[in-house]
Order: sequence, then C-alpha cells, then structure tokens
Amino acid sequence: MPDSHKKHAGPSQVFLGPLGGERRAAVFTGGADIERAAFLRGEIERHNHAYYVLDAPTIPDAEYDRLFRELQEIEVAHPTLQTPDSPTQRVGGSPLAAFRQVAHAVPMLSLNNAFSSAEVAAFDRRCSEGLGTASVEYACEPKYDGLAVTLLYENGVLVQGATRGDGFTGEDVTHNLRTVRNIPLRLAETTKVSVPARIEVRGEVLMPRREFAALNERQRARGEKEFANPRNAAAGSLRQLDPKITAKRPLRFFAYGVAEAHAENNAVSPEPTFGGGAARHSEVMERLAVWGFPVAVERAVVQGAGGLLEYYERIGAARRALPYDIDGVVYKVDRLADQAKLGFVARAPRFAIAHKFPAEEALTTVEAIEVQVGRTGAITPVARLAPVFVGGVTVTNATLHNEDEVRRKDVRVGDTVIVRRAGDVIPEVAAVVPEKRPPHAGKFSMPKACPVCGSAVEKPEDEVIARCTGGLFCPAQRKQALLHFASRRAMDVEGLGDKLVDQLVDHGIIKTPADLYKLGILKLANLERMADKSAANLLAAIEKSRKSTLARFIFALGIRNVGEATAKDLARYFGGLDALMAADAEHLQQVPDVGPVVAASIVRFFAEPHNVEVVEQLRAAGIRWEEGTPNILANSPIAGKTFVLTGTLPTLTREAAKELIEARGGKVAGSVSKKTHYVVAGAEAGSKLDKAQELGVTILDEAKFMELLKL
Ligand code: 5U1
Repeated sequence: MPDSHKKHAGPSQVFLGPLGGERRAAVFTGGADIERAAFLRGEIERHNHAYYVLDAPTIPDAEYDRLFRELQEIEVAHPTLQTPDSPTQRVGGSPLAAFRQVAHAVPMLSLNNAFSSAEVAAFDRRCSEGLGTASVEYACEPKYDGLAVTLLYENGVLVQGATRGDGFTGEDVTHNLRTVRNIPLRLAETTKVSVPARIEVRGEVLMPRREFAALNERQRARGEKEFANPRNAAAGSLRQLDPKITAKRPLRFFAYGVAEAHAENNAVSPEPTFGGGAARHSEVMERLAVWGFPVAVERAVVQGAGGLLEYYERIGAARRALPYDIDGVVYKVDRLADQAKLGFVARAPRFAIAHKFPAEEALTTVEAIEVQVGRTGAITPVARLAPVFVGGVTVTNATLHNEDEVRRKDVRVGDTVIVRRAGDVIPEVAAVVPEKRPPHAGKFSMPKACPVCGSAVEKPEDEVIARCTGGLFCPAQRKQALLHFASRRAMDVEGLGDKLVDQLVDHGIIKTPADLYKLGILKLANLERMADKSAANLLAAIEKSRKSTLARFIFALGIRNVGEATAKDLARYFGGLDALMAADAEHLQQVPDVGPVVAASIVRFFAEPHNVEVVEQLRAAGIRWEEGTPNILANSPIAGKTFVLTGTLPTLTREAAKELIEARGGKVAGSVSKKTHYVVAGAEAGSKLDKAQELGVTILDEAKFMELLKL
C-alpha cells in the first residue's frame, strides 16, 4: 500500500493538541478564516476525489496533511466554521445509541435475475415488444457484490445516507457514510451540469478484495473475528454505531443511478429532472461522474440481446482482475422515457435485469476432514463436503490449507460451512456457520503417519505445513522424487522426462528410484512411444549414472532443504555416506553453512526407515562413487558436543584437554547447564561437578575421556 493511501485514509492519525486551537484563536481574522476554511475544504476534497475516485493522486502526502491540519486547526478554534461537508468529518464523530429509521421517498427496488442466455433473450424480447421497437439500446454495468445505499444531497451537500432495509424503510447511516472516502460530501459544481437543489443518488458500498484481505489479517493479528467475505465485511463496517470504527474500514462506494432529482428544493416533482434533463441512463452516469461520484469505468451501451451477452462474456472474463467482487452484470434500457414506459412489475423494474454469474459461494456440510499428500510430501487437510453447486461446478472437496487454518476457522466434521470457488481457484472453506454446529462436531487432528505410505509425519515448529518424511518411498511423491533423482544436476539420467516417469509409475513398473536400475529392455519396449532405440539409449543412460559422485547422490535423495551446494558441503565434510547417515543434528551443524533447520531435515530423512531401505537398495544396485578423504571431524564421536572441564586431571593440563576437544569439533564451555554433554572431572572438582550430578550430565575421568576420543 502506498504511503499516500495510508495518509489519505487516516486523517485521524493527524494529532491536534490544544495548542493548535489556541494558536489559531490568536490569529483569528473573522472573514479571512471563513474564506480560508472554505478554500481548504474545496482543496482537500479535490485531492480526495483525485485519489479515491480518479485513482490519480495530485499532491504529496505531506502537503495533503498540512492542508488537513490547517483546516482542523481552524475548526477547533472556531467550531461554528465546521460544516457537515467538511473533510474533517470523515474521521467519524460520536457513537450513536441506535440507528434511526428512514422511509425511502422512492422505494429501493430489487432487480429480477437472469441466469441464462435464454432468460436474457426473453428480457430483450419483452423490452422491444413493450416499446414497439425492433432493437433496444441498453446501458450495462457490473453488479457490485456490496450493500445498496441511498445518499440524499440538498443544495449540493450530503445530508442523509441510508441502507436499503426492506426497500421501503432503511437505517440512517449518514454518520458512517460520511467516513467513506470516495463519497462526495459536497457535489462538485461545474459549468457543464448544474447541481440540482435536491438529489437522491443510489449505489453500492463495498470493500475491495485486497483491502479485505489486509483487514482480515489485522483482525487475525488482534485475535478478533475474521469476516467470511468482502460483502460481510462491508455490511459489518457500515452497521457500526461508532463511526470511528467505520472510518478505519476500507469502504468504497459506486453510484449506479439517481432515484429522484429536483431543480428546486422540496419541489415535489412527478417528473424527475435528473439534474437538467438527461435523456438516457448513460447520461445520468456521466453527470454523476462530473459531480464527483465514482461510477463503474466498465459501463457500456450496447444493442439488443447479442450486445448484452457479449458484455456479459467480456466482464465475466475480466471479473477476477477487478479490484472488487461482482456477482453479475446489470442491464438497463438506456432511454429514460422508455424506462418510464415499461414501468414496474411487483417490486422490480421491467426495464432492468441482473444477469448473474454462477454463485461463487454456497452453503454445505462437512462430512469428513481427511488429509491429502502432495507431490512434495506436503500434507493438506481437505474437507469432504456434501455435494454443492458453486462457481459453475459441483464441489465435493475443499482445501483447508493447513492445520493452523483448520484451527483458526474452527472447522469441524458436521459443520455447515460457506464454500467458495472463485474462478479456477481450488474451492476452499471460507467460514463456518457457528449457529448450525451440531452437538459433538468432530475436531480435526493431523495424523502422525502418512496416510499414503505410513512414514512419519513431521511439522517443524516454525513451519505451517506438515510433511510426509518418506520422500523416496511414498507413492504420492514417487513421480516428483524420481524426476528429481534423474535430473541433470543429480544422477543425470538423460532421457527420463515427465511423460516417461508418468508411464513408468502409472504402470507400476517403478516404485522407488532403486527400481530404475532393475529396468530391462522388455519392460521399456511395452511403453507408449518407446522405440527400441530410445529404450536402449535410456538403459545406457541409467547404466552411466551408476558411476557418480557422493555429492550428486546426496542431492539426488531429495532431502528437504538440501540443495546442490549443501550436498557438496556434506560430501566434502563426511567423505562417505555412512558417516553422514550416522551424524546427529549437532554433528551436522559442524558442516559449514549447515544450520539447525537443514540439520533437522537430514536427521529426519535418515530416521525414516523407508528412506534408509531405498538408500540401501540403491547402493545394492551398484551406484558407486569415489569416497573422499573425510574431514578429520567427520568421524569424530564428539563433534558438536559441549564439554565442561573441572578439577585437576592426572596428566592433561586444562589447555591440552581443550585442544583435544576442539580439534575434534567439540566445544568447551565455562559452566554446566542442561545443554552440557560431558563434564570431565579431575581432583578437587568443585561446584561444577555437583551441578553435573544434579542435572544428570555424563561425568568422565581422564581415562574415560581419552577412551571417548579414541586415543
Ligand atoms: N449496478 C447496479 N446495481 N443495481 C441495483 N445498477 C443497479 N440498479 C438497480 C439496482 C437495484 O436498480 C435500478 C435499476 C432501479
């Protein structure tokens, strides 16, 4: 988020001490301040409009802040100069006790829906027959997935804002709507279109997707309830009694029409003028934009059913790229006189229709929570669902991402959940409906063993993903493991690519990389698109790979966190595979650049008997390399171990003992703790010996010490 956004979004961050007010009071010059305040209001709103409506900031943050602060100072010093359309009102005033009811002078109707091309064609037919014209022009725009509101302006100033409610009576949320940054508090006056004395503008309040995700992130960090979707977040934010809370929520408004407009205030005109005689809905939208309202840039005027369907396809394809959620498109007969002619049926206009996209969210129940093992061993909890039609397909599974996510959303077996499938994204459980939880709904726990191969499941503390540790053995990871094993920088088996691996694994010919070395021409010849020559080439490449290097072999095993460079370091340090396999985490950390995370991965890999089995099979298959000269530390039994020396040893000085330890990769510490591995005690050992006994640390005399060092 750019800084300017934060700044414009939060003038409440501007601190104004009492001093500011006093200072202004001292320089109050009556008329000059009135003029200055009016000028500042105009300037600030102009910059707000540029930033929030046009998406084109016009001044640096610091300058915006300066103007804002100056206006605040004038208003604090002279409260009578504070007007309801002042941008300082956007930070939210005092909380309300309850919402006042507002009767809508013009009911806020709902739209009929169309779910298919046939229904759209029928709508077009009804319109053209009703109007007696061969072809009708329509104004089209996205259907925002937010909350409908109505805004009343008198003499260009926002005086009331209300929710739709039941369509006839809504709630007065003026205090909250004033905090929505892209709602004009005063209509822009231009020479192009005069501002009507009284006008009621209708539109939708919503929360952009990205801001919604950030809000949920903040809610999560504070341990507060997250919102299921942007629409719920927008609704929850608008129905706050405390406008200061609403002011902090990233709400946006889009205007989609005018309910009524009158040239003169309080004139009850049966023929709304729409601010100076607009003849078409598309012109009304232009005027709204001129007055400062945000309107959809995606709007268009099209001809007939063909034009409508093309528009639907175009917006549908662009849907995911829009910054906010839409649930369809709206078509309106463009000419206002034609709208009036077609009129209304029941509670919906005949001249408009909403063409809905397939719903992206639906309710269903969780029948089970199981886990799925991915190609890399990642274990993902998956909700098995009662089949539900969502996002245009029937969904029976939804990802729960990881164990933390299951806990955070508190998803349990038997729960009713909101499932979301947006675009081609994998369906996910967006939220649980807590009121519908049955008694004894089953909690999920991560299995200890991989459901596919039975190997141990590990989840390092600082990671979110649990993994199967049987990388070389696990059928779920077979293809990935094999491709990696054969890759150029690993065992370099030329010609063993994706398609071949798919066939070899799918036909059950290869289960582990060791099976590669058992392949014969007969097995290969039966595979698709495998000519004799290719089969012979592959066998030759496999044969060639038998002679390799230890570093390549270590890398080929696919141990998590062990890349090519680490594999080389390990090979150089240990010189042979047995020493590597026997090393514990402390010992492994003696290798340059190997830290606790890498060391733990290596230990985990060789602790899994399935992996060791495959390593042995590979060695038995005749893979060989020249063993290097191991680092002196590689076979040291004390590498990585911590010693404490106390008392006088019979022959060794303390210095000599220290040198012996350090030369073998051990460390010498000054005091005994739980982390001490050995205490070497001589005559007149003091409190360190007592402490070692207390903590159960192994105590060695000089002879045992020398024995340990194999001296
Ligand atoms: N975009 C849009 N949404 N929407 C909702 N336009 C629009 N128009 C509406 C409604 C209820 O009603 C008018 C056609 C009266």
